[in-house]
Amino acid sequence: MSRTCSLLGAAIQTGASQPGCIMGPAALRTAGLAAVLSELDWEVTDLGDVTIAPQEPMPHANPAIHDLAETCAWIKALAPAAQKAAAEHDLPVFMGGDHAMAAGTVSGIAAHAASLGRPLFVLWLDAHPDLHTLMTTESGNLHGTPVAYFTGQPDFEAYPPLAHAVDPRHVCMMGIRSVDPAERARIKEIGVEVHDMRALDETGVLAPLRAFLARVRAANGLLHVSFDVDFLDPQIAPAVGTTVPGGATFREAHLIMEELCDSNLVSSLDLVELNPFLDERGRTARLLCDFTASLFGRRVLDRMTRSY
Ligand code: HAR
Ligand code: MN
Ligand code: MN
Ligand code: MN
Repeated sequence: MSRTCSLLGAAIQTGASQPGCIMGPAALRTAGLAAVLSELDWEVTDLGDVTIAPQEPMPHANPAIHDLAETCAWIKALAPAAQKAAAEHDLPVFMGGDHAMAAGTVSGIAAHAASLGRPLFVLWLDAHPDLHTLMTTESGNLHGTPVAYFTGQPDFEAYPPLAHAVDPRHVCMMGIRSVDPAERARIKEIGVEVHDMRALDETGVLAPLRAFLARVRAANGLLHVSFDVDFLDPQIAPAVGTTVPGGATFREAHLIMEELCDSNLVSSLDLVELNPFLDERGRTARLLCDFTASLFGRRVLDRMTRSY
């Protein structure tokens, strides 16, 4: 019997500094994501896009913040949609959209995990930790805030109330290479596991990934993967607004996805920050489909699955 996955689009771009992520879901569909997963013997349901109504401006004590009302509306719409998708499909995929959407998808998945009585773990693949609160963000770009929100940090009164926080010690970040001072302090304070690019240079991606997966397995946890395009080196993935040099290589990213597939632990996935307006003939959208395919079981050769 084939496993089920769903695709849900969230064309949010107000969390970023420049427009373009609104085209992300359309570009992933154009690149053939549904067909790629069907060919890997998944039963794929495209649930279409979540939408929000036009919003009135919402002022905030931090004047740098822009488009707060839009982000709140996206969280409100996405959290129940993500929870429902997770209840009804083995592996829902959330197609962004900028990373602010993860405030909605991860909080919705956390509610789903709580309903099962299982802990939620999050693998955060990103150049950035996205650990700003509404009071510490200096850019005001709310895609820099989702991890602080869904781990229950203070100063999020303006966002929808969080019913189920993710334990920060259940969050593992890889690829980090751009961290603001307030985020650096928070990483230390809350105990999130961070493997920056220097650490990955030293250890490779497999050792820390396998250690994290062993923790997820031991806790009988659900595992949400949040894949920000800027995790990748901009030389292979130019279609992103916030490029940071020195990112993950083609093989590092595939190896992570292949190992995640073998683990059979992944229960939901975000594909975020794809800005097709900045792409070159669709190459980043296609690349993202290929990484997703590795997570869903594409292999160069059949091989024995590593036993856990
Ligand atoms: N930390 C910076 C800020 O808050 C950059 C945040 C960029 N975030 C993303 N998602 N592109 O990871 O402005
Ligand atoms: Mn499920
Ligand atoms: Mn991000
Ligand atoms: Mn990022």
